[in-house]
Amino acid sequence: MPSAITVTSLQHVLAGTPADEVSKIIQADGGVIVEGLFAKQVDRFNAEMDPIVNEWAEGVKGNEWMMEFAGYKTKRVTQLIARSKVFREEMIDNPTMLSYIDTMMLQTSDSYWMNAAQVIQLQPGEKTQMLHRDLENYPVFRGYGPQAPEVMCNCLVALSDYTEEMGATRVIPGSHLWDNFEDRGDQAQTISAVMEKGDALVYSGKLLHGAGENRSNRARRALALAFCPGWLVPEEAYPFVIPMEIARTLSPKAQQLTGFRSFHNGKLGGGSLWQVDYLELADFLGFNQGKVAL
Ligand SMILES: O=C(O)CCC(=O)C(=O)O
Ligand SMILES: [Fe+2]
Repeated sequence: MPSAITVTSLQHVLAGTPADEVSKIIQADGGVIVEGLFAKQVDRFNAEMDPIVNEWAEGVKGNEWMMEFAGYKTKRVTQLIARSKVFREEMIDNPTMLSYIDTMMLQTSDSYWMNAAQVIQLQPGEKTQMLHRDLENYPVFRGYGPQAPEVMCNCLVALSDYTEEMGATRVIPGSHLWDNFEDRGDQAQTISAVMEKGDALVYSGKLLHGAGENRSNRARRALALAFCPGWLVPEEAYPFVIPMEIARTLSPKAQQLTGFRSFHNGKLGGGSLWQVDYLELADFLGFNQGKVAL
């Protein structure tokens, strides 16, 4: 497929649309906007995050490439499990969201991990982020082009107004099918994923995208929830940073997503990983008492 726009807008569905319908759209376009996915949680989540985000420094520490990628006027708050009750109790294991993520992640992995969860706030004056595919976190897969397995996908929730002027995420629909993943397109090929607060852009790790320029005088806030197969190392080292007393209270699904349960690949015909003496990690940690094991 040539590196040209094949789709000129993103399709919208309502939260609760069956996963197979959502999956068909993601396969065709690379992503879809799910209206109202986190409408119930967004204000309460923001109330928890406001004092933290307000104090947070712009930009990240790291090498120059990372600083450029992350944005010099962008605030990125991580460790959301520890920082937000609403997040750990009502968002991380949202069944509707996970039914959509399942359609991508279960192709390559019987169980999967949350790769990263972060609040991304573009301050006024932030410039356009470089276009990228999230799959490039694992560069070897770039070489596979559109045949690459799904090794990352994302659910990006609008936590504020999300207009083009404020820097709504820009995407190139159809770019998940381009022949050559070294080709990262250009801004002229992008469209703006304008959303209402509480809507989410659910997209494949193969889709070209990047944060837009914030030309307004207001901050644009998003929550990015990324996922990867259990056999890849996630971005955030959850088992080291989630306090055990919080980990114990998470749902079995949330524990699975954050590395407190073993990874099994029985359905796809692989082995079990992330075990202790060949035993289930959650048993070793005493997490299965009183809970239904996954
Ligand atoms: O903030 C955005 O709109 C997108 C950010 C993004 O794609 C990333 O940091 O990987
Ligand atoms: Fe990204």
